[in-house]
Amino acid sequence: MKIFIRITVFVAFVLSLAFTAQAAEIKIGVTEALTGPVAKYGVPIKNGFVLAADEINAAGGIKGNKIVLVIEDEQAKKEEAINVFKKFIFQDKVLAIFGPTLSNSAFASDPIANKEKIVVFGTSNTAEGITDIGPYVFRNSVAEADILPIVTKVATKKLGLKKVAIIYGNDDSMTKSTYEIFLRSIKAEKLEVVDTETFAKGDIDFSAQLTKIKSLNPDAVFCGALVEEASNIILQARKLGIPNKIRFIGGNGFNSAKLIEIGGAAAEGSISGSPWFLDDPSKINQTFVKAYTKKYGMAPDQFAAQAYDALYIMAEGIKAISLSGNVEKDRTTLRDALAKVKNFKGVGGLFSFNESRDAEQKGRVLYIKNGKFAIYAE
Ligand code: 1QQ
Repeated sequence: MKIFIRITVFVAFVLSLAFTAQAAEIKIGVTEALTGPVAKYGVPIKNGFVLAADEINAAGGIKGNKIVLVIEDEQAKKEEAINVFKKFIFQDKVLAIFGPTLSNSAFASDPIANKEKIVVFGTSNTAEGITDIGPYVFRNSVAEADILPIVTKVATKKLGLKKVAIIYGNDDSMTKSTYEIFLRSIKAEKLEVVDTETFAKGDIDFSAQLTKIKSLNPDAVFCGALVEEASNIILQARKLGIPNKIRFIGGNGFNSAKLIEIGGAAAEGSISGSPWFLDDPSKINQTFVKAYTKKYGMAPDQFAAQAYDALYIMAEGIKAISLSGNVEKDRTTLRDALAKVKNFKGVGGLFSFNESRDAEQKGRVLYIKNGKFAIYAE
């Protein structure tokens, strides 16, 4: 009898070993701006990934395999993004990469991933041309080119715009892209541009540009800026006497909770576009908002939401392949599977990749109302 028990225990032990040996770790690289001004976007993005990974792992992982996020700070610097990508690809041997935060860095780092045939998935890159880098480049952030024409059209109609001013950062890929697409959209709406002003990243005094804009009395100001500069521009505009009824209309840079936190009353009424907003009543969104708020002690923003959805979208792709253990091979099969993800139900609504691996998702025009993003028009 004793021997029988011993044998049974031994067999169970060997079986459990065999079972654990089968479960693999799925390493995914996450590189975002976790320090410096752009961390206002990068930290919520990282938080969204970590929450999704914890949930997926707590529910048993992907076919029993746990997700391991390898997280690195790219500091919103091109050279850092390049270094981290090389580390992920050659040293950590990750299956796929998320990041970097800015389109500006993605234009430098994504060609490396594309050349080495590894999926790079941006959750916050909205500039024109990102997925043109190559077939391994994906994003679930809605491109400025898709949302800004709608934002411009709605704002023009609702506010009766006729003449507008533009201010944008001329040293960043996304803010320049925002400018170009706004200009196209403004022309399509047959509006007159009375003034175009520029600034550089890190500028803190916008009084020269804003004084000029004020003197020309536009109906609204279109703004291509990251949130640090955008908040200061709006604050200074109000101090200089540009009233809240002259709305600021922005690109993806505006979709951060920090615009409200820093801009306060000055930012009220500002308009932007996104598929997601905090009060979206869908059950999946409210469950996410609750879980995120519990974990981090603050509400998520669009950047957290898109990262959260992105990991689940990635998991759909991984679920569809059989991991061979040969990471180079698995990277290419993952690319093909990911490109087929359609009709994913996320916190930002129904999502599909289109044929150029860009986001196909319904955008909404939002505005800041009583310190919260609210629907301006569906
Ligand atoms: C880009 C953006 C920024 C607002 C990212 C945080 O959309 O660089 O593409």
